[in-house]
Amino acid sequence: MFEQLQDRLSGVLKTIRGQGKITENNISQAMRDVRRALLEADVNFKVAKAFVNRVQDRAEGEKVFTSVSPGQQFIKLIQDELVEFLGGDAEELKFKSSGFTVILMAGLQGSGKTTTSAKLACLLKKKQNRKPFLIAADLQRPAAIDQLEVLGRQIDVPVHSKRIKDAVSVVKSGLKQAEGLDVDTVLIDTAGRLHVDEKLMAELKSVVAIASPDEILYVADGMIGQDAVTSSLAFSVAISVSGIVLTKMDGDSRGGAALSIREVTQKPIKFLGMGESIDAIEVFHPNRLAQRILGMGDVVSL
Ligand SMILES: Nc1nc2c(ncn2[C@@H]2O[C@H](COP(=O)(O)OP(=O)(O)OP(=O)(O)O)[C@@H](O)[C@H]2O)c(=O)[nH]1
Ligand SMILES: [Mg+2]
Repeated sequence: MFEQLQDRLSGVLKTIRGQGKITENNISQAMRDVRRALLEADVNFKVAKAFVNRVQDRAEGEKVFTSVSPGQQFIKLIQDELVEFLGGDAEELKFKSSGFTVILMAGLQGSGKTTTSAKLACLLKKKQNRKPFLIAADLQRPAAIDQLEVLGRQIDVPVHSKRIKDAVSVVKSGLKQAEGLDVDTVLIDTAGRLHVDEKLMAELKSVVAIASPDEILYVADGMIGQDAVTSSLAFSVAISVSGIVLTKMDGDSRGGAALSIREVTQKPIKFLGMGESIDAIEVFHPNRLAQRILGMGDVVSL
């Protein structure tokens, strides 16, 4: 993912770097190229415009690029804005200091919620020594419970399930069971749904009301395009999402739509799904991704 974007942007940066003087003219030429690169990578057009405007405003604010290498100074500015655009500082999950923390996954069908629930449980267990517990609250798809149970066995994490139709009741009994167990993190897997499905969105709101999660993660398929941007906003408004997980980032899509989700929802991207295996999940670091996208090994130093 991002190869094309990387390719284009590093081309723009190369041109900038070669310039001895940064003038209004070459700023606007460079920003035209950046905008085109973003759009070609499927970044939402409003998001691309906002990004370019911000860089341009800052560049004009600095008026003259006075350092020994003005090109580098301009590149640094683009990089800083890209980090901001991707979310600034990395945002970690927030855990309760006492009692158990509840993390709920929501999103469209097939976005990767069940896989992410298990990946996250595994990551928290291995890397943070937490004691996770899974609740199988997808009662729409018959195989969903089995899928989570198989994953739970694989990572040795208990799974609460009930083969009934009422998700709210499953979540209630799951939370009750968790209280009696030695667990500190409850992860709730919910059914996939469309943001326009009123009945299922109402169910999701009821589940959220019962569980009052500390984190609501919107799990978005990084491979799908602009539709993902629209639905992420709808979910974010409906259930006050606290973070985004972009899955299938190992795929070969252009990636721009996925990146637009953060700007559109103003919610932090917290994790990236990088494959089908249980450990293919990464904590999201805006600065690392910005460097990758700009084709830089290290932070640009002035
Ligand atoms: N390559 C890749 N595949 C993924 C990733 N995350 C999930 N998948 C695959 O995507 C498919 C759907 O994943 P699920 O976790 O079942 O998605 P879901 O959101 O729970 O789906 P529903 O419950 O049907 O809404 C599965 O085949 C997963 O293996 C990822 O990061 N990379
Ligand atoms: Mg699922």
